[in-house]
Amino acid sequence: MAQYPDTLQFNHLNRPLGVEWTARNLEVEGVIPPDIQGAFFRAVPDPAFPPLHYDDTTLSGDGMVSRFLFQNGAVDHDIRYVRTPRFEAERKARKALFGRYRNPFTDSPAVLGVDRAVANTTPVWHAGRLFMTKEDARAYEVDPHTLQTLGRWDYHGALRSETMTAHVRIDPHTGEMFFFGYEAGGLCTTDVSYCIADRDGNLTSEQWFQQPYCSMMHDFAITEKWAIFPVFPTTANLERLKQGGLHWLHEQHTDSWVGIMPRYGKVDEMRWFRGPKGVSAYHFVNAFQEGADGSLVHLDLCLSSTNAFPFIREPSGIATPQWEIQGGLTRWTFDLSQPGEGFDSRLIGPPGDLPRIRDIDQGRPYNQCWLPSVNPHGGPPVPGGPVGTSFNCLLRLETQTGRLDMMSLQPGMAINEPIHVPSSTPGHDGWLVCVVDRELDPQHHVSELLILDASNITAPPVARVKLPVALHPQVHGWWVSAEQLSQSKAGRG
Ligand code: V55
Ligand code: FE
Repeated sequence: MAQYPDTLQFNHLNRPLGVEWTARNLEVEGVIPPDIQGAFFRAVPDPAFPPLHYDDTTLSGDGMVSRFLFQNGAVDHDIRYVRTPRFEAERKARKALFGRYRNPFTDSPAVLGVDRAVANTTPVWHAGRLFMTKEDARAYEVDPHTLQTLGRWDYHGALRSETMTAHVRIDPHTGEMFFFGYEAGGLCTTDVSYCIADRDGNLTSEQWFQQPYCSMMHDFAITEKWAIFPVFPTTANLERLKQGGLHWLHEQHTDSWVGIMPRYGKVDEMRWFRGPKGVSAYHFVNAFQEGADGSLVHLDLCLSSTNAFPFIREPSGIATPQWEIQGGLTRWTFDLSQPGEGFDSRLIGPPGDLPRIRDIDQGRPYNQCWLPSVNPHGGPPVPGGPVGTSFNCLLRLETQTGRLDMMSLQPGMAINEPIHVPSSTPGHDGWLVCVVDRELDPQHHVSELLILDASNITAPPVARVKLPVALHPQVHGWWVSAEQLSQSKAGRG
């Protein structure tokens, strides 16, 4: 296929840009708060070559690392492809060599055995290193200053898991990074690794357990005492892959499950709770525990009645159109002092996804979260992102008081996931930074960066940063303070 498919996955905001660029001293309207010193890293999937398959998705796009660098009110931007072996092989051939999303049986024989990683989902900062992650592979380390790719990350040979999630959880008090990898022992296996890296970045624990079936475990959660693993019935099958088929189909009539174990415990202590059939959630907002022994566990998740991705629903024979998917921000509560597989569920907020909390609230009782959503009165959503329709507003929800605020964009605009930057002023809740896009026509859009007061999102942005080049939709982002950046271990073993 010499051309990009004329599907939503490759058009409108999703049209491939593939431009590596650098700009210094971007035009700023307003004033960048002095608190904002450091780097906003973004992971951007942007396919460098037209795919081998017409039904390919943006999830397979080559990862680009985008960085907004804030120094004393000035803002610079850089964007570079992650030099994965896959990107290098295709660049050399000047064409796509890798086939369908997570199906190596559809690859060109020329790249047999070459790592399929695209490093396109979340930039993760931990213990002085920046990793570009993708859940089907190991992470790639990137130099946070030069954006050079330093290589595949395996904790100096210690990591056994073949995969690492894009959704790690960092305990704000211990500095430990908790993470997992599914299909840890190979394609379509039910092996899941559960790992802890200490605050210095040493892998201190790696255990494996079996999930009930091979599901797409996109995110997980921790509390001070527990680790919580979701299993939703979007499933993989090796025979299907060997026949050149799709990695994932969604099973609307299969149970979901939640596994909970002590976060410093043994995987044999995992307790499985049975959830509703057919539901799906990509992102967990947060989790926390209650009670002297922490036996009441709350998990807040962006729950939907079926898989959110049309390219997974449609081949699964699920006819539900995007606007008929039910769901919303949901709190699942597990009482670990009681026997049984059951748990409570209640709605705590509207639908939305890509939720953000303050880093210091991770795994603790919390009151604030921010999440992009769709305002039905905000005009038709701009086509873009993996779902095919973008978010057009940002919500701020107080989970304890129920207060809800909405910042709605103008019609024709789309919002990417924000990051949160803490404030040094006591009592101030910090800032949100995010990219928004304005579609001019189906072939053109412009992007800008917004800086909002986190506790007052309905006020006009405190600053907007103009960009000379449009940006492709990001998946996730990460804030790295100037102080953290100064402690980079990049290039040091
Ligand atoms: C997601 C994103 C991915 C992926 C699997 O947002 C799930 C969900 C950008 O890649 O591979
Ligand atoms: Fe995600």
